[in-house]
Amino acid sequence: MSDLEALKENLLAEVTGAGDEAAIEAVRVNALGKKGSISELLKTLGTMSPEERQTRGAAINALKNDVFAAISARKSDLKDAAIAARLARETVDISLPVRASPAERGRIHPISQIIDEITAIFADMGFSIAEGPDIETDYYNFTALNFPDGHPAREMHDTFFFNPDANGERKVLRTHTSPVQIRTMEAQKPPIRIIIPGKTYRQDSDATHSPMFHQVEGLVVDTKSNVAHMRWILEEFCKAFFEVDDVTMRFRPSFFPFTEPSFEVDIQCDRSSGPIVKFGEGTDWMEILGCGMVHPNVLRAGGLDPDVYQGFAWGMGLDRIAMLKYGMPDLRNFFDADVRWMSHYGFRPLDMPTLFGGLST
Ligand code: 2NM
Repeated sequence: MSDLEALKENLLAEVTGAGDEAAIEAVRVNALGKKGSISELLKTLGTMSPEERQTRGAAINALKNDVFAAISARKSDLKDAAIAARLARETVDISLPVRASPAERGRIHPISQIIDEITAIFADMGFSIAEGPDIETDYYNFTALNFPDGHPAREMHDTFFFNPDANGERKVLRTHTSPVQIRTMEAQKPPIRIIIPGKTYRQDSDATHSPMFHQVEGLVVDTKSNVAHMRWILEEFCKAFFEVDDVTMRFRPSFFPFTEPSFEVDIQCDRSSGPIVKFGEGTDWMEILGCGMVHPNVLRAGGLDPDVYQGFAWGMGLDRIAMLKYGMPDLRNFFDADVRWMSHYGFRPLDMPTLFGGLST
């Protein structure tokens, strides 16, 4: 056997033995690469006599062509085999359901849902939303609302105070959203019809109290606004909010510094069947809000003349109402950011509450 035939046999054996694309590439480099065995043979052509070149040169070229063809064929087979193996390995189970989109999986927090529901109801009656800062001055949170210095009602609010600033002014976390009513009266002339949803803060924490909680307050100021208007609005609100055709409400005399007269309002309900209270029926009463005619001092603080304007205002805590309406046992879950609780009690983002489509269905 000539040296060329022996080399060819060796190389073809290597080609057959190459098990994957990397191995066949190594064979190619060893034979046909710059320093490969066949390339080295080709370099000897220059030193040959013309006769020798005609025979041996042709033989080397034939060897090169045969080996090149064998490598190419093997390469293509190995490539096909690799693709087939990958297809077999990476099967996709097309019967698996696709994971729901974020818009499907996301949930609206019950408090946001309640605010959206209340907004829909009052927007329908011509109210606007007003907002203000969570960090308030003592003036807006108390003084302008007819809580004089040293008045016991200030202590009753369990206020969070900030350290005094350079001017000795001590800011507070607002204990109610009522400062926004003052800011609104200062900024716009009556008629005023606003509701103010927002976070409020008091130092209190147990199963039914959180130091941060939510309120919605409302304010109507015009020249002839009176208790009968207030009663109608609150009744319409309760019917829409509790999604019943009729409610029985009870107005009890009460005291708030910013209203005179003041009332606490109960609605008739049935609490006999577990955590979800039924409204509009039954023999129990549940307190749901406070209200009253805006005190002349408060109108004055808002820059309005109490001899020209009169108004009424109300306020309700949202967290407890949300617990009652949706049957949630513990207030503290509201602020745990637990995704399991949210997926159970949360609301679907595209089911926005409307009066025509239903508030919470
Ligand atoms: C309540 C109860 C009664 C109220 C009063 C005012 C203002 F600023 F207009 F005087 N805002 N909110 C009010 C009245 C709030 O919450 C239980």
